[in-house]
Amino acid sequence: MSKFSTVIISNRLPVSVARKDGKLVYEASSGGLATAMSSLEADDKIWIGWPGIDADTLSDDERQEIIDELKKQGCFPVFLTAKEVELYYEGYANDTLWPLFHYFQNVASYPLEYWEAYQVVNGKFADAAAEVSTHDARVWIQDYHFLLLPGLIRERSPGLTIGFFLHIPFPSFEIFRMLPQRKELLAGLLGADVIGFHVYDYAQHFLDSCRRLLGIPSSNGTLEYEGRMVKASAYPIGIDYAKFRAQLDTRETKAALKQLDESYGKQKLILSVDRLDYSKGIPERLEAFRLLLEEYPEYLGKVKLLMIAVPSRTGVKAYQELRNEIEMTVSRINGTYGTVEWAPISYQFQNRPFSEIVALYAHADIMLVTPIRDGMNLVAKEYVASKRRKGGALILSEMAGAIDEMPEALSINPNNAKSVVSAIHEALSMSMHEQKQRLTAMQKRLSVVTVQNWGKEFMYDLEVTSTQQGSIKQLSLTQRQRLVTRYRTASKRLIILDYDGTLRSFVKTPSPLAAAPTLRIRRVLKALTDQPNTTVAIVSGRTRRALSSWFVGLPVVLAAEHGAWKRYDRKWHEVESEFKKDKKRIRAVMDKYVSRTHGSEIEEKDHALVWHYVNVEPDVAYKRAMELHHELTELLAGEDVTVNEGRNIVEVKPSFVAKSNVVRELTQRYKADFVLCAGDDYTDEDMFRVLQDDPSALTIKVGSGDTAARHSVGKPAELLGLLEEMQPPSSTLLLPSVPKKIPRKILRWLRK
Ligand code: GDG
Repeated sequence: MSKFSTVIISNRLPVSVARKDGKLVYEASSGGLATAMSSLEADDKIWIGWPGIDADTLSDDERQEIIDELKKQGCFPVFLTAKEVELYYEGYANDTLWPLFHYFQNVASYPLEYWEAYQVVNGKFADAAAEVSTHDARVWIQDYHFLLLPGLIRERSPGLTIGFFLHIPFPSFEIFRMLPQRKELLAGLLGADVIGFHVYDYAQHFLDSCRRLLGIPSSNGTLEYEGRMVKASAYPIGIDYAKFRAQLDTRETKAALKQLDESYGKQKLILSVDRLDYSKGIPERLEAFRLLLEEYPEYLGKVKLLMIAVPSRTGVKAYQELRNEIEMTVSRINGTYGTVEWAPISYQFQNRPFSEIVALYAHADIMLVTPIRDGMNLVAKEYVASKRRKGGALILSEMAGAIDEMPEALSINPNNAKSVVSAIHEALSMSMHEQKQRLTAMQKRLSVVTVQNWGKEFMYDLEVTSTQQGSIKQLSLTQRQRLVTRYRTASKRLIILDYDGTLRSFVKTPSPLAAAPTLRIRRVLKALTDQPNTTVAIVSGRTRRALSSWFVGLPVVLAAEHGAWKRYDRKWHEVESEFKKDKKRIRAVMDKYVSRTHGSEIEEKDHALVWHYVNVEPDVAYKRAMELHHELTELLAGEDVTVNEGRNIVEVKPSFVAKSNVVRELTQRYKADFVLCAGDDYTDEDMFRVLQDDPSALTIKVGSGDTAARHSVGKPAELLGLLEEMQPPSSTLLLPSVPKKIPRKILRWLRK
């Protein structure tokens, strides 16, 4: 199979395969997505999806025929059996995710077999992506059918740049948490580099769920997952504006418009167009229309509602029930308010040709768009785009993503029938001038924020994020070589290193025993300190006790508790602070949180108190950490102490005790012509900032994410590799002359 550098994945392909009279037939469809994809500038693109035919009915030759035929049309099929489609598509996607993500939690069901099929099918798509992608391809996955897919593709091909777009709302955490597989789905999505949503709120809901279910914080819409940056942002989808404008000039649409003028005459037409779906608020719309007829009998015979409901997911029970309900309600209203010559509602349960839909948009006096929830809603945008000479008013639900970009619409709450009635009444009474003014303002926006630009913008961001991935700051080979040369030729060297997350990967428990230095760390430090004119300083938040036991036998400078204690030439010096007096009341507050929060613990240092929550359920930890931070900040307002939230901790310490001050002291004391400083978290950023203007200083962040450091490396092992490389070839990485095991006496001391 040939390989492609741009790969689009969606549930259905833009070409469907069916069997007619025993033969395979191919039918192309042209949705908004296809338009967006065709406008992407890429020499070699491929679109992966299900071709719409039951794989069990195909012979091997037929499969090959489909592969060959679709290849000519830029597509690659994933073959699914009818059973798989039933369980994965109608089941997990449309009977579990769709209702829940649209806040219909009472419709959602969670059978295990749905979930199993969803995993299998996502796996098949991941295999297909791996098969057709070049090693550095850009893959863009569409929608809720594939929440696991970014992660599965990342597992198979880590080098790919992966984008994901969700076309439906991402619900608030309180709803999302109801899913049995919520964590797996988030982890799956986080395989992507960029995750796109229609509106800002959905992106925030997603980030909130990551924080509360996985314990991953975000900053400016970006979070760090498995050493990569993941961006979650809003990319509101648009429409092919030019296509709607051009359609107005076609013979078919002009003819349809003429016919509409004739058949409706002076009668006002209220139009609604949607897939027959419970999220679209169709029963609520009918009730509002009924109320209009009841409250304004003067409209009887003068206003008509034309409702086009396109058949959708007819295999799902909730959709069958909805269809019956709608049909019964329509007959009831027509029976109650209609006459022999006039029926208030015309209802069509069928797909109408595009030319006719555009004519209907162009003719309709009012467009009634009343979803209970809708990711975006394109119909609202299409209506506005199809208006030229005639006026018209758009009534749009507050629950549709589109409302953010269409403030000139009459907005309604679909559950408030009275608000819909007054909006219809307002629309029917609105002057032509105002109608046109509102339409023109929206048209200006729609003609720019098109579906073509949506695709381009997303791909552009994906490109940018991928170049920033691992950071532009990632040390290149030449930079490494230059650094090594500078180190070796320097006359005086100072190496400042944070410990946890920098030299040693994080461990699950805060205990000093678990996080003790590995042999490799000790070897590296030994080799560094063996060099003449070289000072190594470990600057950490750990206690004096932990640091002295860990680095026993190594002539390193130690700064414990962020510099509250410093050891130069084997002698410890303590800062002077009043903090010890404050400890009691701070501890009392923290104690309360420990008793309420299973798994949390307090670490008491001489000049700091730390509440650790690494072993607490992320959601509980998130809430408690916020509460504790708040309570402590109030308690200590106006005092010279700071309350910090760090990686799984809330810490209180005197404000002047900071790593930045240690770095200032070290650089002044040693006056080195080579300074290297490495760290991984926010406390280390203070050190980087101090060194920012010092041309002799090289600052290195370990891990990804925004940083004030000049360079970055991926993980502690990479930093150790660099420190090893810096050693002149003559030096051997010998073990320091201390026992391999920590002596029993020290162990006892540590356990105290
Ligand atoms: C999902 C999200 C989001 C409808 N009837 C006919 C017909 N249509 C076309 C419309 C429109 C499309 O179907 C419906 O799009 P919506 O956006 O309104 O809704 P969903 O299908 O639910 O789409 C939604 C969208 O994805 C894109 O991200 O906006 O929130 O739920 O284009 O014109 N087209 C024709 N005949 C019909 O009878 N030809």
